[in-house]
Amino acid sequence: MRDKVVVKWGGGLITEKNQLCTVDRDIIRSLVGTIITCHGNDLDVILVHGAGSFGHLRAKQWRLNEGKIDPSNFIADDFCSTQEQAVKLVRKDMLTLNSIIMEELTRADISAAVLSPHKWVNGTGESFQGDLTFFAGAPEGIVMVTYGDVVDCDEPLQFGILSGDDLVTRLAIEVPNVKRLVFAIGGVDGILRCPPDRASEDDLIEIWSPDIEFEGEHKSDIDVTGGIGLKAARGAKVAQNGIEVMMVSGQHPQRVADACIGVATRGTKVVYNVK
Ligand code: IP8
Repeated sequence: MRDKVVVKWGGGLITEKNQLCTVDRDIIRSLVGTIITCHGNDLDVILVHGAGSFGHLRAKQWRLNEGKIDPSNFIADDFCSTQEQAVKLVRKDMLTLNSIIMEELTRADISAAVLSPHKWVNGTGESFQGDLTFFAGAPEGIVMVTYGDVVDCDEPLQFGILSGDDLVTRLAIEVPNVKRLVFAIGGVDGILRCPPDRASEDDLIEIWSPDIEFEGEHKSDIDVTGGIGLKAARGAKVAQNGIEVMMVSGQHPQRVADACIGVATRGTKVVYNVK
């Protein structure tokens, strides 16, 4: 069986985060090229993408990350009048975003299969329930794709938001032969010592472990999941299992490709313990 890499394309990278359901096709096309590089280097790819403006804005408005809550908290808008309708709409929007990615993979002659989490996952966070064996059993050269989604949860929650960061954690650890996990992120070169608007080139943390503090930016007014802090924490857990973890700027496809094939590049290597 060939070695595998698990790659997360951040939602803030592949969409315009503040503009509802707006995709950045040029970035997606350049990232598709990095998958071709992986295949050329005998690596299979498990691709997980984030939600960006196809998920977070409506999920935030309808508080889908909190599960079912008292309907009196909400005012109907032109698109939905209940949380249940918002669940359906966000799932539909995520299918739209995913279909654009699948289309770009197909354009590049890459065979891919998608497993939408709302069809196979119950629960949120890293202990979600779901069968990962389909990812393990994919034939050579077939990209298995999944993404952050609205998933069913047990009562009393009924539904919740599963982040792609939780999916990559479980996939990297539990699917056999995964050598690396790469987070391609938007706007930053990796984990910075201070928020991006104050950071200089020298503020990139090249090797990060959980004992190193940083002031990560998390746009909690937009995001319903955990931002760079969640990626860092999940990454450390994956690294603890002997898997290489890198965070790189997705705006530089060469860095994404290099990180995937194990060539040193600008970004943050996440380790469990530096000692
Ligand atoms: O962008 C969030 O996934 P993430 C999923 O990977 C939704 O954290 C629907 C907001």
